[in-house]
Amino acid sequence: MITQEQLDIFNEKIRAANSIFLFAHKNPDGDAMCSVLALARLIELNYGKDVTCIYDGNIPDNLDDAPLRKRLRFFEKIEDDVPVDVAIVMDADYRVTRNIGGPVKFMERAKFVVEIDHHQNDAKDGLLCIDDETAAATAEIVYDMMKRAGWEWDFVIGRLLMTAILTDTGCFKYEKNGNVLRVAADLVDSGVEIQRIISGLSNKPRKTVVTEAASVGATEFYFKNRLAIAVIDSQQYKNIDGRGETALNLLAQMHGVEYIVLLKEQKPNKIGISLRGRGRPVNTIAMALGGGGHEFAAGAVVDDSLENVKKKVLDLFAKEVRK
Ligand SMILES: [Mn+2]
Repeated sequence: MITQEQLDIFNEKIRAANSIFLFAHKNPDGDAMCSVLALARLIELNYGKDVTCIYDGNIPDNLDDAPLRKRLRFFEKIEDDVPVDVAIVMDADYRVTRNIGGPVKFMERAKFVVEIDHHQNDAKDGLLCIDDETAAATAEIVYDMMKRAGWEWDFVIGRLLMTAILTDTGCFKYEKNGNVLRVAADLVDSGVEIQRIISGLSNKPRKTVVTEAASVGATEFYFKNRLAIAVIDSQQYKNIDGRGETALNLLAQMHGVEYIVLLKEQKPNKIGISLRGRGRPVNTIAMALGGGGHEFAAGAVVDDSLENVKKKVLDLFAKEVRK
């Protein structure tokens, strides 16, 4: 929960700033992108300030329908020497500077850095850290800030916050406590339609769905089907939106499967690993691979061959399933 003292500092810094930059982790997902856009609009509505929203990497196609999507600018389109009074980095997860990518240079130049996140992070980068590990999405923290400060908000902000929450909770499957449902209830009462947002989020290119379904078809099962490992190689990787949510969701419907691993060969010797647990924690395995995340949804990126990474993952799970 955000404190009054944190809000006072935020208020004072935003009031005094002429140049405000917002960004999240590289390859932003729904929570990262929509939390940035929602807070940007809140600052504009309530402080009358212009805000620059930037990103690095790719934005998934299924976020095309999100309001204000076009406001996000690729970081290389911004001149290097623009002054930055306040940089707000959101949803950046563990190893903040590595996760941000290009926009990190604006963070390094900023006179003041605000971090807003719901991930566990022991190495804080912000001078003001509004972190809440009990929040299911960064958007939940933005909502708390908005309510506590009594900021004016509108339907567009409501839709952005709901899109972020639906993304990070997997449509309310991964709540951490009841608060995210109370937030959602308030947004619904304000006219936000969950079904409309979900159908927008489900709207993926054919090649993405076909590629992910094929990887599910070739999934290998271990430990009496308790562990499923699906692979997307570097040839297929360009067809997906970076996350592989469709494959992960399909595997999570299989009887007997407790642990799901999706290995994504982003390029040779760079493997993105998505882990999901069905009532089983996977964050310790992610951490053992140098990554992090949440109890039942975590991940890592490992610089090694697909074959070696698969072996590492299997070794770690061999210990885990014996517990
Ligand atoms: Mn998030």
